Amino acid sequence: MEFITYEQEGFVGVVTINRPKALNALNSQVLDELEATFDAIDLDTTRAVVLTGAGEKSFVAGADIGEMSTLTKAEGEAFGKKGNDVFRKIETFPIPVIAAINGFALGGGCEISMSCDIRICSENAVFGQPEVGLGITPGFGGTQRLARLVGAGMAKQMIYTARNIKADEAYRIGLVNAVYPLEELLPAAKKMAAGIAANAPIAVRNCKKAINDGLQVDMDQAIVIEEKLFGDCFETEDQKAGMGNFLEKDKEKKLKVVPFQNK
Ligand code: DAK
Repeated sequence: MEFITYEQEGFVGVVTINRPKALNALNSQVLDELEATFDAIDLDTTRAVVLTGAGEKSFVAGADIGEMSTLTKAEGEAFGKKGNDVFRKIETFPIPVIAAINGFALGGGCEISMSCDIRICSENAVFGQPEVGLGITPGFGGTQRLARLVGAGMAKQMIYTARNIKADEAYRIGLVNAVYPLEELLPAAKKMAAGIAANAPIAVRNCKKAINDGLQVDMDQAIVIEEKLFGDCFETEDQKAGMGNFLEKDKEKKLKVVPFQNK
């Protein structure tokens, strides 16, 4: 891998987009390597992933404008599909993915963060969908995910004006859950990931699936999805241990961290 690094810390995987000379912009190679990295994550030993960018200036400054500038219609569609496939892989990845946004998150950078489950950022983070200034529409899901996250009115304002917003505004509109000084961002993301990893892994996976799948359908169907995933938990050892700990008044009231149990 030239542009992606992967580190495993306990049950937490850290994926870093490492192309600082281009502010971690997403070219075809970065997208291919990202896909291969997520495909290689061992889901038996990993319970949460942190996605971040290398350096102190940029998370991802967008899709690679140099590479895109010469694309034909067919090549543009192929590039768009490549990006969308990777972003959907992250969005539907069985375990939670936390975006630790350490600077610019523009265009495809904002979009990849929105395909993650949770976004936290550094004080120097800048978000925006500048595409209409480049003569294109957001093409990696920006028109869809931004509206779902911050509401149609705010999404339309950001996309139509192509105006960037800073970390405090991103926090105010609900695009990120928290803002940290830069040096505290990655430790905070890892701590959150480790906290998730200490919970019952099948239950966490089922929560992600229930939320994601339920948001695509009406409430009557969504509740059925939830019921099914709730029921599944009663086939797990974690459910027995988790409830047993409570009933036995185990002071820790925590699950012992055991390897992932396949159902
Ligand atoms: N692509 C390629 N290179 C980039 C880049 C990008 N998006 N952003 C920055 N770089 C490169 C710069 O060219 C520069 O390279 P050198 O000149 O040193 O070789 C280096 O990174 C440092 O950048 P700057 O010198 O510009 O640094 P500054 O601090 O002055 O400015 C900046 C930082 C982030 C404000 C500025 O670099 C900037 O405005 N960058 C472009 C941001 C942007 O517009 N991003 C959105 C790209 S559009 C599609 C699907 C998706 C998409 C498109 C199509 N389909 C479905 C087909 C997505 C589109 C986008 O993301």
